[in-house]
Amino acid sequence: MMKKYKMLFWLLLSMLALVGCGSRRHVEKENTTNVPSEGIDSNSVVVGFSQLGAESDWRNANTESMKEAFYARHGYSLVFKDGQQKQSNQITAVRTFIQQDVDYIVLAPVTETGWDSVLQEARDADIPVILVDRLVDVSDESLYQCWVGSDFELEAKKVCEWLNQYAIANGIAPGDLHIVDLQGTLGSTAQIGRSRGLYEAAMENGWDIVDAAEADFTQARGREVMASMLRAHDNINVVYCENDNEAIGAIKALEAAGYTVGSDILNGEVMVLSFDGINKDALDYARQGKIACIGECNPMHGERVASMIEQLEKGETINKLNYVDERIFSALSDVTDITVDGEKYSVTSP
Ligand code: GZL
Repeated sequence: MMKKYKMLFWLLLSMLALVGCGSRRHVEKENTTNVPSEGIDSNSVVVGFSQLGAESDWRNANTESMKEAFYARHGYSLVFKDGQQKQSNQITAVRTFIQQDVDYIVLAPVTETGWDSVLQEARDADIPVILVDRLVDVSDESLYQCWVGSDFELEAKKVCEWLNQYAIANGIAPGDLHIVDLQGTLGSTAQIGRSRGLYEAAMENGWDIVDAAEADFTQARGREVMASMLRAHDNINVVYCENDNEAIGAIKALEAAGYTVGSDILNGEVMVLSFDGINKDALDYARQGKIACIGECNPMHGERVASMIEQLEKGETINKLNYVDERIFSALSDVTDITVDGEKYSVTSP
């Protein structure tokens, strides 16, 4: 009898231990990377990272890239906060990092405005701020040390020049392109650059911009916005999606409404254009020609940010703005290369 109770005791004890480990790992995983969940490893360089959300495959790849870079570095600790696409959450996160007296704050700002006071608080606390991905619009640019990300307007110019060359190669008159813009999060650097690039190209080439609306870089909003635009307009033949997740949603809406998504515009197909090149379904669609062209947007900034911090630790100076090189993808053979601002870019197969 005793033997049975003893076995039961050890079984219960091991179950408790497992639950304890699991929950500790879970908390560490949720709030921090490679630091004890009950506090910050004060012997390491502590980096507080305020990520804007988890709205897209691009964002998740960016988050993983940041975590991997710091996890791999001995002597660094990353404290991660997800802003769930709300600036107020990100401002709270930055203030928490200030209270924790981290060594560096890394911020991926959801939109450009509204950061002056909290960045001033970080400066008052003598904590350097590094921006990643999107930029901030502040009165004093010394409020952040440096930024690394994409040239979003260049991404747009490349996709629009690809469309221009595609139309020329297929005898499509500029005025016969009836374009809708599924915009990203309004006021974000990516949306501002990609929208501006489209409108400038439309003005220059004589394209018809039928409508534009915020689709917030998500698949759900992409589908909703596309469906409502199809109810409002009967001449749409190009859908300019400001990221892949929107494009996936837009394609679902187009096909649900009986449209054929493709590149044969003159025979009634609707062309979808996109940005990122991270979402697996979007890349598959691009290989099938269902997404005609994708402007690459590189999310892998983790190593770049970590190297910047290592340079700052050594007292080295860093360029204020650091742009990453990006490609343009299409499986269609009509356009093999494009020239934008005097620079030639080969069109890469997705
Ligand atoms: C671009 C980034 C954008 C991506 C979207 O650098 O800010 O936000 O294009 C993401 O996929 O949601």
